[in-house]
Amino acid sequence: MSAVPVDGARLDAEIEELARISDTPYPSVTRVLFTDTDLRARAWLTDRMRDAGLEVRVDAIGNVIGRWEGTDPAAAPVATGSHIDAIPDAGRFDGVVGVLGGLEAIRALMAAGVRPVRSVELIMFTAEEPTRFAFGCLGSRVLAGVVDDARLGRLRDADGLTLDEARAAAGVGGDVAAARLAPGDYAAFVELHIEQGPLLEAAGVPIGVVTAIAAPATLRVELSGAGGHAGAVLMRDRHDPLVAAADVIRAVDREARGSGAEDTVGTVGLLTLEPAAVNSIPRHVRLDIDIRDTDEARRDAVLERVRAAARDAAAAQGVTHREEILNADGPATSEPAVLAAIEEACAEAGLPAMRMVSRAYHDCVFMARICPAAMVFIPSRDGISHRPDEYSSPQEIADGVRVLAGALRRLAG
Ligand code: HGY
Ligand code: MN
Ligand code: MN
Repeated sequence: MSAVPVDGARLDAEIEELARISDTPYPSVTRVLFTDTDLRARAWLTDRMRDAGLEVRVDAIGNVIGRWEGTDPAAAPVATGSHIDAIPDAGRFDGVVGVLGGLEAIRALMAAGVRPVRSVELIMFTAEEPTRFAFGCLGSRVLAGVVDDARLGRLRDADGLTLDEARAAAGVGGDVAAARLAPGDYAAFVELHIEQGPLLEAAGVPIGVVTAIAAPATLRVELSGAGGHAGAVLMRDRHDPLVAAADVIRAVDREARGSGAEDTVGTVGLLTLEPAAVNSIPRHVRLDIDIRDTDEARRDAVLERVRAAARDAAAAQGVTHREEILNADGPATSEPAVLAAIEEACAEAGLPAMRMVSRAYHDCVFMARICPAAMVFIPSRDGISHRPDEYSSPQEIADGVRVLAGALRRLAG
């Protein structure tokens, strides 16, 4: 088999077009779950899928799924896909390369006259990013059946809206529990994604073959104190939750650096403060803390030390402390047969490849819970992502699509 030709110009134009459906000006992309912008992007994508001849359906959590019927419709399909939602002020390639690149891989196979035995499904997963409900990979978690109704019922956005209210407002109906897939519903899953790190570019290698995905966890810590007048309350009488939070932030950095392995990372990316007035002592502080590691036990050990540090910091300041583990997921391991299909596709396309671990999480973490799965990475310029200057070249993207098409062709028979 030879690699199928890919229409890189059309794909590049589509990526640039989708990038402008955003709540922040190009090249910044902001596209948060079920906002008007997200709905416009979803509608635009659905049109692209239908233009390609895919049968499109939307499940109860809002996953958008395009199906290319195979010669054996009863056989479990092969799936590919990723996400098009974007955290605030991010880039135009994160997730999008896997959705539009997946669409292009299917169009390229169609144009080459390939007739897959297994149907091929392209999935745009709902809310891979945690922005709206502080819970990432919402769509793929539901498909994998790893989140229960009680946890979904507890989700609230910044305005206090529930997931069901947000779904209803977005016109997404149905029973979420019924969206859950059974193991075997898919024969395989392959996700194309930008690396979001510097390794491929540094190695001068165009393709990454992802063997594992690091284990993500999010800890929420809420600290509360009496607050009061910034001028009138003497220092000896203060109980300031923001001072306690400063100790927590230092602890996250210290414990992640001190884990004994460079694979441990810790970040406080979200801090909210009330009443947030220059002349008022903070009353409530909320920190969402992201801790990850390729080794789950080491991640959990760091998580426990951060939790203890937060309790100590609260006690030292005389403020109250509440915590919640928003998610603590295991790592994902790729399936050898899927890795082999990817590597054969690389050889066929004449593209050098290197095996690597993903430090970012992806919907593939949860798809790997219910079917054989793996990922294909392409380089990120300077390793930059989650920034407007995130960039992968049309050539790098087309190379990734060629490999994805070759892998899908093998997996779909
Ligand atoms: O945070 C992540 O790893 C992904 O980009 N949502
Ligand atoms: Mn992301
Ligand atoms: Mn992503």
